[in-house]
Amino acid sequence: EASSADNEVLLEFPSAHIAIVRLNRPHVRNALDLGIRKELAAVFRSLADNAELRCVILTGGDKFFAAGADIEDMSRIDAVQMYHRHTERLWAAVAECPVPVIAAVAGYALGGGLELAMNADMIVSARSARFGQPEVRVGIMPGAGGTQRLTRAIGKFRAMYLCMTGYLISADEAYDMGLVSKVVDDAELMPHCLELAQHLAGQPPIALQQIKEVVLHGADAPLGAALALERKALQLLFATQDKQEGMKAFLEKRKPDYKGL
Ligand code: CO8
Repeated sequence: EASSADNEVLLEFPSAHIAIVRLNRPHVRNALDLGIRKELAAVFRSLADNAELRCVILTGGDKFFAAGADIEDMSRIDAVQMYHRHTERLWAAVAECPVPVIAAVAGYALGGGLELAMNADMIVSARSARFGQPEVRVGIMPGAGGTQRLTRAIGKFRAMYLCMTGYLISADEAYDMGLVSKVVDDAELMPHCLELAQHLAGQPPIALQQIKEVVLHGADAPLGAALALERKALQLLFATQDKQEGMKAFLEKRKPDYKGL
């Protein structure tokens, strides 16, 4: 099986509360082979155990977030090898990250690269970014959420259009479709994402984690069950010290200091 050299996924901590996870396989435009996927999963698993952590920024290079699954790698394997890879388990490590994940996308986010970005909670896009599900152009189809997460995000007709044509769309088009949270000038991408991460790091951590859980699980549940889940999560927050702190700080006209307790 293919394996990557170490450090195709770089991890930095601009502060104790914020991690930047950076895809770094520039010679193939951050194409995702099995090695880099394993590394990414290991990094996210380590982050899930980091009690200090409050926000993750997932990013790539200036000109490419990720150009999809590695076509050279995929060209060599058959269906049974593909099955045994169980790459869904590797993606799950990203999807299950308890703290907010911001995908900071510059350049191409294609195929498996866009599917990876869709595992984040917010997608902030540089104006020059390009999005697409071009798998059909190499004889296959999306296989890690492109037909499902994308459809839930932008609706059937636009998802069909992107998956069936393989056409790329601009950041502004992606924004209009509801695929990205915000578009910023290229030079502003990381400063903006760091500011956003800093802001999130200042919010009550258990509340953010509950919002994430309820939004994600609720999206797949009948409305009544989802609304009940929301109420239970809110009721749980009434047991937190951060709820006391947030309301006390408001009434005392000062900034709250949240501890995640
Ligand atoms: N896989 C492997 N190598 C790649 C990939 C890729 N996806 N993308 C680029 N590269 C390589 C090129 O082969 C080239 O290598 P070399 O230098 O040896 O010739 C190098 O990166 C540079 O590429 P370009 O010269 O093409 O660079 P440009 O800046 O001109 O173009 C693009 C960048 C637009 C990103 C272009 O490379 C491109 O279109 N790439 C392919 C995009 C694509 O089709 N992606 C979908 C892949 S299929 C997929 O994601 C399936 C997911 C299924 C789910 C899997 C779950 C496990």
